[in-house]
Amino acid sequence: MQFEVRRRLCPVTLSDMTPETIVALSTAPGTAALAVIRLSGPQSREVMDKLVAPTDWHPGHAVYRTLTYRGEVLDDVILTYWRAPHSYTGEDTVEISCHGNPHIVEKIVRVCLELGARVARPGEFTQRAFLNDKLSLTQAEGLYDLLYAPTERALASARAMKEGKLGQQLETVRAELIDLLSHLEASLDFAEEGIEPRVGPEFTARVEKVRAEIGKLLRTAPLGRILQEGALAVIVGEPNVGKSSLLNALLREDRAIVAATPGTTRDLIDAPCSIRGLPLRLIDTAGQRDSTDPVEIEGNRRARALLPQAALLLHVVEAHQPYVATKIELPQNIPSLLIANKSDLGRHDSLPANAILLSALSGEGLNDLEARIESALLADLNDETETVLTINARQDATLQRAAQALDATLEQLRVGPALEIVSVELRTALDELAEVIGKTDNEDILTRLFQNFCIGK
Ligand SMILES: Nc1nc2c(ncn2[C@@H]2O[C@H](COP(=O)(O)OP(=O)(O)OP(=O)(O)O)[C@@H](O)[C@H]2O)c(=O)[nH]1
Ligand SMILES: [Mg+2]
Repeated sequence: MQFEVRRRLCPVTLSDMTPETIVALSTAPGTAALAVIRLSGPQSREVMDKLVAPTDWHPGHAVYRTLTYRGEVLDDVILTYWRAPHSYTGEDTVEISCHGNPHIVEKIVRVCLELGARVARPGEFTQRAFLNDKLSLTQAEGLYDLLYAPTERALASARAMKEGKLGQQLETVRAELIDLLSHLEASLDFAEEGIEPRVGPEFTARVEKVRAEIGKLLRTAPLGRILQEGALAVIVGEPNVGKSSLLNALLREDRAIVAATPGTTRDLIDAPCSIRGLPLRLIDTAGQRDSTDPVEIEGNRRARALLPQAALLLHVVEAHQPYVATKIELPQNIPSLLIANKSDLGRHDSLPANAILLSALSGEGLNDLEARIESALLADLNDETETVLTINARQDATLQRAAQALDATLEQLRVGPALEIVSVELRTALDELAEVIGKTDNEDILTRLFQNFCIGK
């Protein structure tokens, strides 16, 4: 089935079997020291041969050449050739490393088009790599995350996915399910011969083990979501308590205006930030108080409207002032940390025990606060906090369905068992696992993934 999909998705032209040769700039557009243009497909070398002096191509070796077309020098370049199937795409590939002037890039690409190549679609190089079995679906997803990972930790997770760790784990789980299913079907065959079909406690224990493995992966989904999308953390509190100072301290940057005048911040101040490798979108807000100033009223309204969307609330109060719990109303369903700022000015007795002491001014308590932010965001992960490999939303949804099918299997084994139903549920679980790995005919998933890549990847 997989081969079928791979074949169907393969872009074809003249004959059903010959893929077109594609070309695209693989580095970022704009002026730079260098630019890399990639050509992939059966005609790659032929196109190059028309632009350079006779060349003995050695796979994996770089050569320095002058590209010339119809008497015009295009650029002095470094060319690297890879022979199919030993290339990124699995096809004949040439990488042209030229000077990073957009006019030069445009000229080279245009000439390649004149010589028979066509412009690559977004992600088409990677799509071809997938079609040619150079990487699996989850590896392609990992590659995508690797390009866009906003922090070190996100990068480590993307790298694990790109190395195929999820695929390997799921292949093992799949092999176990296939084995269980064949046992079961053998028992069902006996039934046809009048022998009572039976599966023992060992069978159930093996299904439980598979279910536990999947459960473990599913618990990494919340961290996966944070690593890919970032978590929204909103700083709230009364005026002048040091919210903007906290933002600046967490960013280690003088981002927001800090002043002794209450009501300094009016607008929402939005800043991407990495805390212990977790990507966060930090938002500083206007101090909450009753006001007649329409600008401040609007600032207060915007801050409050944002609260329900937050993954974490950072509620700032002054450490040395009497604490009144009811001063700021926060949504109860969202995790929040109480931060007692200005601890350098003292600590009031009324402060609740769970308050995190901080001096945004001196930085004292900042490390502790960052650790508390991390554990608040990862609270759902339980024992999986050290996990590197995390699953994405698509994998999460599909694995959830696999888990449901396994739960139904276990339920049947407990009450029945109706072995035919067990067999159907196990098959469903297997199908869902196949979908995660990409051994599936779900073209939508594949098309959507590759479309998200940039051109040239
Ligand atoms: N002593 C001391 N002063 C601080 C600390 N953090 C902030 N401040 C001072 O408190 C005042 C208000 O700080 P901001 O960060 O502007 O407070 P804010 O909560 O953003 O205020 P608004 O934007 O007006 O709501 C400034 O004068 C800061 O220098 C701290 O940890 N210790
Ligand atoms: Mg402020």
